[in-house]
Amino acid sequence: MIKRLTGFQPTGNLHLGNLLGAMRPLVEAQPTTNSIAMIADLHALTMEHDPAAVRANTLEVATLLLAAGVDPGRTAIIANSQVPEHTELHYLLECTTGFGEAARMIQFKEKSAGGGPVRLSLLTYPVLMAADILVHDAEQVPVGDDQSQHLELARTLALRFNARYGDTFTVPEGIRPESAARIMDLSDPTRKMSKSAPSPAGRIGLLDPPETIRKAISRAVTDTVGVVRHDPDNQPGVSNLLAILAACTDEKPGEFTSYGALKREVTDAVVALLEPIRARYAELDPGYVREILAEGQARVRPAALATVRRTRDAIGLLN
Ligand code: AQP
Repeated sequence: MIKRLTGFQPTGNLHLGNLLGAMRPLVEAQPTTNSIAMIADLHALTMEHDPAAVRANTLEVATLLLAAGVDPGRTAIIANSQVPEHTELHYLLECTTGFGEAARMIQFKEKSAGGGPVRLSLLTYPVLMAADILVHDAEQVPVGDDQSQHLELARTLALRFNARYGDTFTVPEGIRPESAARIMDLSDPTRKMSKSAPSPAGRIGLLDPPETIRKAISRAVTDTVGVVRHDPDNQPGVSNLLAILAACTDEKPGEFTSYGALKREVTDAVVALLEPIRARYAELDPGYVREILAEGQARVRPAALATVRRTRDAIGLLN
């Protein structure tokens, strides 16, 4: 079975886009892939952070993955900080990465702009991401547009290492699962729904109660055309609502005579999708979730250690 690694940042505020664009495709691919769901808690340390929040968010993502249907018997759920082979491979890969290669990453340029203090780990984070992928011999990595440059770096590092030191790494491929929907911000439908958007008004949180969801959708930006049709260029708000409806119900939306009617149906569909997830989330005990992370770690470590030993050997270290 194809090895696939799907990553999540533990930055809190997980939203409908994360569910429909990443979690649900992961759940759907479970029977046909050998998947790892990785929470990138090490990446959360690259910016100013609150230690308690990082820990809580890591548990929240793991709990949401379980509540959304990830089966820990099939998919290993791990935090990258709990598998030390990630950090060892990170260092070894850093020794094969040029400073300029890291410094020209768009995300580094964006996040380091503004003159505030910049952590060295922000510069080297794409190399850690390469290690996250390569240490597990992942063949497929679902990536959004903003991560495609980092995936390209992972491929470059793997190819270069293999050419220079001998065949060591599986070269990963970036994919966009067929079932992955791209969900846009409700208040600015030209931007994707995002955890870090300054206003929460544009997103639907996975744990939002029905009343909050209803309010968010009733305030969603539409237009003055007055006709419900899928036309992302001219009617991005209405098109986004139709896309959300189609993704939630797995059906082509019917006809609507008004924006109000569309919004009511979208609300019902989103509530029907999220309510069972919210209920399962409330039932999951944090102690159990920690056990699942420990199990995931134990399951992936032997193969990760084998990759690190192969790399150590190839690059000239004693094993
Ligand atoms: N709006 C979206 N529609 C569809 N898929 C989305 N994803 C994120 N936003 C949407 C997918 O969710 C997965 C996990 O994302 P992440 O935790 O790595 O965060 P991200 O990609 O940086 O996206 P966010 O959630 O919007 O966070 P910020 O605001 O920090 O950029 C990924 O597979 C992503 O494609």
